[in-house]
Amino acid sequence: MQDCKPLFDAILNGDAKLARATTETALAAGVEPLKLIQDYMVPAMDEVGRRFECSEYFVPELLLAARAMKAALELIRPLLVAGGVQPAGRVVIGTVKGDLHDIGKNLVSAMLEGAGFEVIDLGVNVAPEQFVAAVKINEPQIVALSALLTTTLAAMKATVDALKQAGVRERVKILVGGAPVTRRYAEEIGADGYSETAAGAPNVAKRVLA
Ligand code: B12
Repeated sequence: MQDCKPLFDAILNGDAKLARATTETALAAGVEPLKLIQDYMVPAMDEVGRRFECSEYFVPELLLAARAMKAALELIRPLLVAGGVQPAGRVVIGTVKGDLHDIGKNLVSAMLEGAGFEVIDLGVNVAPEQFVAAVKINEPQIVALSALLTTTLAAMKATVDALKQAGVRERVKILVGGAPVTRRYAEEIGADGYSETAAGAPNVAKRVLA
């Protein structure tokens, strides 16, 4: 049984090179990509957050940990992507305006791609009007919004409202997620689906399209 704790430690310590190397070793030893994400990478970021909360870590440590997480995810992402299947649908995804957090969003993108969705990623700090434009141009079935700050939850609502105002709300299903987002908030702002985890996103996406 491969010991993947070094991957957890590498992310926690913000060592991108080691995070890549330990991911490569684990994958070569046959460890499931999803297991690496759920059992080591996400818990490492949770611990980073805990240390930030009690002032053991500061923003530079967060940035290093995020970089290490991304380095590992780069190797895993292609393995999650389903090949040669009919797309399950097209998704436009982004982190809402004012918010620069993208690790959760990137995981959701990877999971959706893995489930056969075509994903158009608008990145971070995406203004409501950019989502509206992307819907008009790309004609997705789903718009997925991520927010990690309580202060940017309002931008999530503003995005839903902007889609309504532009007359494109009824063309798409809206999925929302991110640590401060709750099922109740999702309902309040009129979203169609919510998942607490990235792993749950494909099922919710399929359900809202059914
Ligand atoms: C890494 C990090 C950063 C990095 C981000 C780097 C990056 N490229 O993403 C940097 C250093 C940039 C950063 C900056 C800041 N951060 Co920060 N950050 C974090 C940290 C430690 C981890 C976030 C993370 O990646 N988690 C791991 C991922 C996998 O989890 P996740 O994002 O929640 O996503 C999961 C689910 O929520 C879900 N999901 C996410 N999105 C979506 C979308 C959909 C559609 C669905 C279905 C599901 C879904 O799927 C994911 C996997 O299951 C958190 C603490 C924490 N424990 O979360 C603080 C945290 C989010 N940050 C915080 C703060 C305060 C800030 C700053 C204001 C700090 C500062 N003083 O400058 C700035 C704000 C910058 C900005 N404008 O956005 C606070 C937010 C407090 C609040 N309630 O508002 C937190 C909670 C830390 C804390 N406890 O105080 N941060």
